[in-house]
Amino acid sequence: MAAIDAVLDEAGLTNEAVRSYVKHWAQHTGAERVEVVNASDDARLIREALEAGELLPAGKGRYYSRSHPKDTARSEERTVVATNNPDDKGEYNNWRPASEMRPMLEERMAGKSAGKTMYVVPYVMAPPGSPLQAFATGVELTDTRTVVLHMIRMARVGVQYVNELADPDYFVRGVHVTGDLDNLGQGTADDQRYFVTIADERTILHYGSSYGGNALLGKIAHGLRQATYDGWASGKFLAEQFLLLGITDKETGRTYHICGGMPSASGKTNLAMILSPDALGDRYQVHFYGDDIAWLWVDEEDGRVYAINPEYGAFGVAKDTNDVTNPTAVEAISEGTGTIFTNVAYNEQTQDVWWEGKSKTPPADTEGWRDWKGQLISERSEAEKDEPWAHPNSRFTTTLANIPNIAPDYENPKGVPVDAIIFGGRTRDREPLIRAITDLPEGVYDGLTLGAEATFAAEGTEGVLRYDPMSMRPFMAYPEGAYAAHWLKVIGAAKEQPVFAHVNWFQRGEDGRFLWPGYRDNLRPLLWLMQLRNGEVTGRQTPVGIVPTKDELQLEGMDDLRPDDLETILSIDVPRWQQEMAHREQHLSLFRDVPEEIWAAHRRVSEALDAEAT
Ligand code: OXD
Ligand code: MN
Repeated sequence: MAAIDAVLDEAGLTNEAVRSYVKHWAQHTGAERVEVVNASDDARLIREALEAGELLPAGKGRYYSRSHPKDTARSEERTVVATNNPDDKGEYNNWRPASEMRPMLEERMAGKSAGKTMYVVPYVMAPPGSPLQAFATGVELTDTRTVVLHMIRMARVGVQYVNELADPDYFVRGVHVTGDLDNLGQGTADDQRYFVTIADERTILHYGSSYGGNALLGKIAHGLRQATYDGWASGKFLAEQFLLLGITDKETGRTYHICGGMPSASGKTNLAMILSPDALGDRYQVHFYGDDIAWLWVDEEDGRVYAINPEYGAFGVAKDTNDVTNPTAVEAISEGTGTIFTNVAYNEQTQDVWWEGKSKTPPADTEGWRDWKGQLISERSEAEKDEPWAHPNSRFTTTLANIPNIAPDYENPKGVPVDAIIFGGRTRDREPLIRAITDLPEGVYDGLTLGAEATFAAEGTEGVLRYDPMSMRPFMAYPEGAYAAHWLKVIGAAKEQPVFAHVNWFQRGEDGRFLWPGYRDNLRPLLWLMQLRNGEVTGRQTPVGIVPTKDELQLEGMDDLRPDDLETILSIDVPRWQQEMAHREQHLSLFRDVPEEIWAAHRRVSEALDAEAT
């Protein structure tokens, strides 16, 4: 204990509540030594990780790591939200009693960091000075150095954030113990892993993984699960898996901010980092704020909805990132950015990295290339030859400041006023390019019925979406009915309501081709939405919202867009929508205490569709 006190003194960590928490867990996990981390330790920790072989150099100022092959993604089955109140059980939060989970995790973690360093990572998930800062402060204890290096990129890290707390005891306590990854039975009936957020005790206990989505406790467990629970319990805010971007119209000088959610594999990061299409670039400048999390609240002074991105970096999926899909990301992970790549392919001779979709075909000369598991490509057997080089969930981790179109005010603690909240899934038919919703309960209803096509046969039935309410299904911390009511309450308190919209870039023709080119052209429907909000266009009212008329969209430079395709993506397929309404009814019925306003919105849309059909 005296040794730990000396380390904490030396680090200037003065918060007594943090100190006793550190001492308790250091003793419990059996860590050999304790080290307090500040962001300024990055260069030294990188050096140490290179020396230890945990990182390999990937060109100047970039690094490469491989995770354990059994540890490459978030595990939703092993993720639990625990509280002391059985009423907190929802459909998606895997609720368990805190009294069961805490001792179970304590037992699993006991002595499991023996021989290791326990890093103490104090952080804040908000731009400093934010009105939500009290909810944003936490301390992650981790026994893995690469997790620390990711945390430094993804959160603001330093002892000052915990020393200065108004209530020294009010911080999220996160404990990450990796465990013996060779022997955790991952994915078997005897799976030892558990990723538990004890939400009403503001404690996060994650055991059995060092993959980012399970181990970066600031980001996913605190930034989403804990924060969404805190937002509800305090009545003050929403924490959502949302992107956040700004569009400045240089002609009028006005700036708009849009946030919104999309289920995985629906292009959220690409949209968050979007640039103007060339033909509109002189007029519109797009700024990036965030690609994965937004916290929203209503400012008491001006009554508007404000948003921040609580993160400090981007933890993006590498697959398919290239100059066409996401040129901004390509620049953000270029040499000199300090980016850490995980589970992409790596060339040990040239220190180059590659992933599927980085270029059309893999490097022709395979010399020196190893796949994400470390196997030489040149030594692959006939059976292995077509396997991907990179893991499909391989990642890049880079700080926001590296993103070339980062908004100049991204660190403004006041956040930005929100003009629109959008939802978008991957849907091959039915969903038009964009439909705007001006009514709050109907907007919230649309978010709750968000989904994307099942991507694997096993996951669902064709034509039935895998519903992912507000893109929060993996992060829901409390019951969905209460969640809907909280949304209505928070956004309903705003004097100026944001407009809602549903977008879909993925409609296909009968021959399977995409009807809309996507990527940078996706800005066009968003511009229309802002014009609608300003009263500059009126669109066409349909049973499911307002869609643009053909001539309202700014289509300059889209000479290849076929008029019949445009017609299709701006029209409503009423019979398909009627089918969808039945699925939605089933989906919403899973949730208890769904507010009557939401059911009323559902009935209104259904009746309007029926009226249109007759
Ligand atoms: C996720 C992520 O898993 O953002 O959703 O990494
Ligand atoms: Mn995410």
